[in-house]
Amino acid sequence: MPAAVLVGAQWGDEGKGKATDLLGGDVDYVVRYQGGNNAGHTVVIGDQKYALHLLPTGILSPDVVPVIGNGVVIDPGVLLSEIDGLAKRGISAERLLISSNAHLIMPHHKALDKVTERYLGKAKIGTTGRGIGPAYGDKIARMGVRVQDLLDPGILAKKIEVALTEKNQVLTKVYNRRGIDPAAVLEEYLAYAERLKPHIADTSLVLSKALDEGKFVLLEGGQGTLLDIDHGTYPFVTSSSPTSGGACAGAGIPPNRLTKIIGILKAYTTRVGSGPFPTELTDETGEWLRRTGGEYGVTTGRDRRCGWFDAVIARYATRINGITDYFLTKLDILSGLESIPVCVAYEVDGVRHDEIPMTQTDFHHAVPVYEELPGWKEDISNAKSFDDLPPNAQSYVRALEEMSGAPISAIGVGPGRDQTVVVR
Ligand code: 2SA
Ligand code: GDP
Ligand code: MG
Repeated sequence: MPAAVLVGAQWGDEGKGKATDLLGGDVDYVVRYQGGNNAGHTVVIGDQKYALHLLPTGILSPDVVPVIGNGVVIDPGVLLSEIDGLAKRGISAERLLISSNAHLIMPHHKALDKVTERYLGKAKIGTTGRGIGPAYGDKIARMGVRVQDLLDPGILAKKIEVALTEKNQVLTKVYNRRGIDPAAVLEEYLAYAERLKPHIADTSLVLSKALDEGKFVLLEGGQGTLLDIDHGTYPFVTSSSPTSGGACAGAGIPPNRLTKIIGILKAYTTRVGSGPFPTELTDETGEWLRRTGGEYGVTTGRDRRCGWFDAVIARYATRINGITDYFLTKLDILSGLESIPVCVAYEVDGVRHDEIPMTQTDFHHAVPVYEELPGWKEDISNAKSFDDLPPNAQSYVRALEEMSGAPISAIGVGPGRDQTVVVR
């Protein structure tokens, strides 16, 4: 049986949580492979709404094994409070597996994330302030603390000591902040270790065996393609690889195990934080999209920037990820519009670009070339099949499919588990 990847095709918040949950019935393992508690996935089941940050969405399906892969950065305090929060609502995290190779977010990562953003001033990235970038920075610099270090108090103490000897210099001398006490950090993390121990595993091996036994493994991306450290709008990106290539490295699964790469595509576009966004609407229409679509950050509560659908980006996501299927979300939000502009290309200094410009400077100057598609007035939130959609909504979906270059196989018409139209 296969492994499938679910990846955000835009700047995140496309509705990946709901899509993972939908596939839940057929899935045996749901794996987070990158990012950390910067992600925010909302899943609505009946009258219950769940906001997950670090835990894989699979935690909500009792027959699924949720896995936090080696590519994730884990804030253990946040993880435990998320586990406790779900326990109060009757959801057990007993099945959760955490890779021994995943890295830990330490107190100095959070302190540095906040202070460097403040120092960047107007040039700030608009991070979630969760310590993600500094934790990945230390991982690459080979200064990171890993989950397996929690199993050995001696090693943990040494690693914290080494890291803080350097980081306290930076915090106090460069940023004029208070230093962090290594003994206090050690005590805090040893307490986390006690609770996390039963979940720590060689998850790459577990997943490999599961695949050999014919189990279905779903790799769940956080953020989105344009936030990828290599393929996104650098430097306005997150510090990991949400794209399908990153899924293999971050889960410890080889590429030849992947059979399906499902892109989640919102029927319009949103972005949180700084950086270029060609179709952004800074007027009342943008405000209407934000209000109607409920476009506020799940993790930080920030207003999401909103704009029209951008087919250049969708084509890019298809190419970079090798998308085999799209799940188009939030089509219901566009109901009521007379006509809907869709960006089909950009113009940069009078030159037409059908692909994302090669340089970031050109992308910053990209002006959308719009095509107007006819809108529909009907409420579509009760649609059960493609034929239930008004003709103009059907044409909108078909046009997006054509422009994106991959088949749209499901359509979201509302936040609920049952508000999905399967196309094929
Ligand atoms: P970071 O904190 O280092 O990952 O921030 C770097 C950039 O990545 C963006 N980013 C996100 N964009 C959209 N959604 C994200 N998750 C939350 C959600 C966002 C929230 O799902 O709603 O609640 O604010 C997410 N996480 C990171 C971030 O805005 C920076 O541009
Ligand atoms: P994620 O980060 O990609 O998982 O997405 P978020 O959870 O941050 O944001 C997506 C939001 O859209 C959530 O509040 C979902 O409940 C909601 N949602 C998902 N699909 C649909 C849909 O088809 N229609 C509507 N109206 N809401 C949706
Ligand atoms: Mg989100």
